[in-house]
Formats: sequence, C-alpha cells, structure tokens
Amino acid sequence: MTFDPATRHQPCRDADEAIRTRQSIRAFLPDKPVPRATPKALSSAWFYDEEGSRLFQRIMALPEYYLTRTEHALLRDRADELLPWLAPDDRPLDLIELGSGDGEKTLTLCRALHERRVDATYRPMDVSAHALDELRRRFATQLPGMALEPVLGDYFLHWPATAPGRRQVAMLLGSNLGNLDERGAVALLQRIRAHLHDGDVLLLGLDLVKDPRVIHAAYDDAEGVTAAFNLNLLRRLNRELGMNFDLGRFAHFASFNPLDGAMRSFLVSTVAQTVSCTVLDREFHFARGEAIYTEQSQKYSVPMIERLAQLSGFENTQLITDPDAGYALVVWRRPVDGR
Ligand code: AVI
Repeated sequence: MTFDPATRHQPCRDADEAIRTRQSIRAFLPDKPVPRATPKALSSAWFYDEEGSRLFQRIMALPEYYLTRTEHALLRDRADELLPWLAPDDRPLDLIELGSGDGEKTLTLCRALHERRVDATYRPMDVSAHALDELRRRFATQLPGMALEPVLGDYFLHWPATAPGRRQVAMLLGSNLGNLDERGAVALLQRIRAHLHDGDVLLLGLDLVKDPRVIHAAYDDAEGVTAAFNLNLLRRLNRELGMNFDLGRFAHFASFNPLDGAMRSFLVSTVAQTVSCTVLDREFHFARGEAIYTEQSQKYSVPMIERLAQLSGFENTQLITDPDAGYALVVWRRPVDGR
C-alpha cells in the first residue's frame, strides 16, 4: 500500500493530495519486481470520493455489514460500562473523535454524557466538510445542549486544539484502524498517544475474528454494493488520472484469511488487457486473472488487541463486546507515569 487513508470522504483536490495520488499510482505498478503473487496495489484512501462515500453509506446499512449497527448498539446499550473509564472524575473533558463522519453513532454517547451532566465538549474531526455540516445539523436538532466544536482536518496530520487541564478522550470507531496494516496501525496509535496526556484514554471500535463466512458476506454482499464500491476506485482513476479502465473487465473479489485475521479485497482482471494513464504517460498491463489489492480490513483477536496496545504504549483497560463477541469497544489509557 502506498499512502495513509487520510483523504477519505473527499475528492482529490489539493496539491498534497495530487502528489500522493501520483505516488500511489506509481507504486501501483512498481518499477522493481515485487516478490508477491499480486504486486499491484492501490491505497484504500482512494475509495472515498463523492460516489464512494455514498456507496459506503449504503454498505453501512446492508444486512450483511454488521459492523456499524453492532458498534452503534454497544455505544447505546453499554454506556454505563464505558463512562467510568471516559469520565472517571469531575474534570471537564474533550471528546475528540478522529474521522467522525456525520456523528450519528457518537450522538448516543454524547447524550449519555450530557444526561449525566458530564462537563464535556465534543470535538469531531473529519476531512469532509459535508459530513461535519450534517453533524452540526444533527446535534442542533437532537442534542442542542451539547458543547460542540467540529474540526475540519485529517487525523493522520492534525489534532484539535484543546485547553490545558481538560481530560482528552480520543475515539477511533468503525474499525477504521483495520484498514491499516500493523505497522501503519502502530504508527497512527503512537501518534494519538503522543497527543494525549498521562491518564487520557483512547476508545477504539474494532471488528473481531469470527465465523469466516459471516466476515466474508460483509465484504461480498448479495446486492453487490461492496463490489460497486470497489470498482468505483477504477472510475476515480479514470476521471482523475486520465486512465481508461473498462469496469466491465474487472471483478470484485473478497477473501478472508483466518490465519492472520485479514479480510482482503481485490479487483481481478477478467481478461488480458492494457490500461493507459495520460497523467503519468504510462501503460499498465494485466494478465487474465491478475488482481489489484485494494483494501485490508483487519479482524482482531483479544491477544492481537493486547499486542497492539503494548506496541503503541497504551494500557489495555477495558474491552466490551456484543453478546456474540463479534465486535469490541476497547478503552486504552496512556499510562500515568508517562512511560
Ligand atoms: C471504513 N472501513 C472500516 C470499512 C471496512 O470495513 O474496512 C470500509 C469497507 N470496505 C468494504 N466495506 C466496508
């Protein structure tokens, strides 16, 4: 993979992204041979142009895609178990959500804090101005008493300004961490840890390993929405890099490997073909059956979660799962002695 999924939910517009776009497409077909069966890969950051974001909204509502509704139910039904970790005393807190989207799920948690009269400011951060506008509207109508300070930013690069003395509670939900490999995940977690103070916490939503068939169905739904989401990547490359992918000649393929817990998505070339790119003045050749690796969606076991906490310098303090143990809300704390 080539660059962090930092630009989700917005089309490729600014100079930085244009540079990353070019880096990404260069790495798509490396100059040097890569000893992998599938050397071609694209960053999953590419998914979230306007159409991709729309398709992802549909994915989240699919019967097979259990992640969103399970997480939402945990936030709604288990707030009493979470709040002692998030708000253990009277100190005012900043609830910093990294990649909030439109804040639908977090509204439930904010309501729980508000009802318990916790002095909290919700600071959602997202790269999509559109999502933050939706979030503002949602809170104005459904929880107008909540202190709200949305931040337009990229959580791989930015962090909301917070006043000294306030407890920071960071949140990374939706199993978004799973779209990074272990190295990328640890790098992001270490960055988050560096912004927190001793005793501050991170709330993570993580998808867990389970029946492989259940996981597989979530990424290969009967209606074909996930397939359209994956193929939309090629449409975006055509539009933004002057490529000429024929979407009818690539097929969505999703594969879950129980050995490493990785759900992987691919686009498979159904015929031998050549695709050109005017921006890079290059051609890309595909053998029949050759795959482009487009996304990793990591599923975690408890030992994997504990290992990640250790590698990134957190204490693993609380883990709440749904009754089927299919999804977890995890609270990690930055150790008090600042180790
Ligand atoms: C955003 N991310 C956590 C989703 C996932 O489950 O990996 C993206 C997604 N890709 C296909 N379906 C959903």
